[in-house]
Amino acid sequence: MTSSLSTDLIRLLSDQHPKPSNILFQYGTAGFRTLGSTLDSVLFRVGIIAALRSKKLDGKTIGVMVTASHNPEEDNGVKLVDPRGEMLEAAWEGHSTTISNAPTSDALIEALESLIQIAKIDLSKPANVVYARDTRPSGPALVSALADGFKALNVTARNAGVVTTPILHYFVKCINTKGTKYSYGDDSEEGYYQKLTTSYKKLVAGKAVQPALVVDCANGVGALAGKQLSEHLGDTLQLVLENTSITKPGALNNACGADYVKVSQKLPPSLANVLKPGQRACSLDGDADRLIYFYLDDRGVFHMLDGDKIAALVAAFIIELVKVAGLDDQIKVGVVQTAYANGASTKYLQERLPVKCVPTGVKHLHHAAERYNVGVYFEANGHGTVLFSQPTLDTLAEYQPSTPAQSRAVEHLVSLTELINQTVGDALSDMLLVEVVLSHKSYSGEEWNSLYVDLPNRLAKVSVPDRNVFKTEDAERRLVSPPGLQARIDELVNRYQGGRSFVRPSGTEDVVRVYAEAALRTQADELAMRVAGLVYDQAGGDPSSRPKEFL
Ligand code: 16G
Ligand code: MG
Repeated sequence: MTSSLSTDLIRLLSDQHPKPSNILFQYGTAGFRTLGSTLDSVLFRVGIIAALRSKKLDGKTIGVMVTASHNPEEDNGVKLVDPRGEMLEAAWEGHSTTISNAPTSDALIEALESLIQIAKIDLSKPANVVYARDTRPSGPALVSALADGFKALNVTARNAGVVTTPILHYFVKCINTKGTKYSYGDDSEEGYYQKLTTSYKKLVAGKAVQPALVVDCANGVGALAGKQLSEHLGDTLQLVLENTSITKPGALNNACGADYVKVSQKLPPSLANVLKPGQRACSLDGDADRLIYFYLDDRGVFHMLDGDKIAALVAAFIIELVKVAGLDDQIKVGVVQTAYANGASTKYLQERLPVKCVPTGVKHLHHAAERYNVGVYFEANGHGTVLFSQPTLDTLAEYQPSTPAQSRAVEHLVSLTELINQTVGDALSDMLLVEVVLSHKSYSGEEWNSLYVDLPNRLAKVSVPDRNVFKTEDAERRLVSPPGLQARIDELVNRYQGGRSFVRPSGTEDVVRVYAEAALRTQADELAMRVAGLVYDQAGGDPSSRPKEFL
């Protein structure tokens, strides 16, 4: 092992992956994400950054996932996963942005040397990385640029192939806990499916088998994973996999998938002749870390069950088990949401348990959830999971139940800790979780939906010259900049019954997002459009090209 960078090798390889001069890259909420065709240099550099991150953490294995999730097929992206399977530490997001923007190979070497100094990285340490990609057509070329980055720093790299984002996170945690008392599981796809389905089967043992579930795979990697999961489930749960065209050009996330359903609040047209009234269905996103449920009622009307509804369903179930187990003094359950949570869900949950609101993005939710014994976190968009703290896992392992009912409840809680992905939101794991609760409660989609009634809401996005002038506070619920805009939004909101609206810059797209809800559908739509109009004007949009729908 050398204790300095092989600058000749880095320069040689970097020259094959030049940075486009006209693009400024940014490691945002979910890593680098933009048009796949512009990302070659970024992937090469991420290979090097992953190596340095691993060396910094004494050779622990770092994950790299190549995906652009729910975004269009021509986009791609890359993000780093820290050793416990979690999102990259925030300070390194900044380092990654700096390194990705070094204009030349020499500037890159300089930026790397500066990071090595600032972060005090011992280059003689080993570097271990596991990486994977989703099904995007730009994936293979980007992965080969990444591999050149590994070559430049002599990384021991394992290619995990084409898997879902949560499976990659699972691998990272398994590899880093192998052989310890915190061993998380077998670091193979087989190990993942076994872990999920074994705990699922324990949880539904003795319950009536649920009717078949339709799964919209968004024409992405979830189609591959869904097939394997289905085989492992056998006849304990029948999955009807739809939108599984992973090689058809342009199909990925196109008029299907969790984001389409959530934003348009509509049934994917491809399911129109598939879904029967009353039947449960769900949509995954392009990398299978988001999940949205829905059903058609007897009149054929579409009803959506989003991340908030999943949180409400799951939190109530866990609280009940903790109570039956006789552990309610020792295990406290809390929920974490973002400003996008439907106001009706927040009200419902607040009446039952502690609820915290944090800024958008998994890392904020995850960290807040870690502060509870059992932290249930879901974004309205369907990304979320449930975290069990180590002391809670210990409590469950050591507890001596005094009745058969207590003993069954504790066994169920332990099985839930195995079923639920502890690293990140996982659509497949969450889907099985929902199915467990529905089967225990004998709920149909309609009964689940009636826990509370969603307030009508609308999401809009506005393109502005510079989204960075929009700054927020109070978990993104209020704008502090541009000055004066929040007061004008407040003034508008006050005119609508049950009105609520907020504005924030996107962390993944060059737009500003507007959310509005109100007691009536037409009012929610109108409020969203009027706030969007205000944003457009304030941001210096050209009045002559002001979109008509904002008038
Ligand atoms: C990413 C985030 C998601 C967040 C979304 C917001 C992860 C894994 N995913 O998809 O949590 O809701 O970005 O996007 O962190 P926006 O900033 O463009 O609204
Ligand atoms: Mg995703």
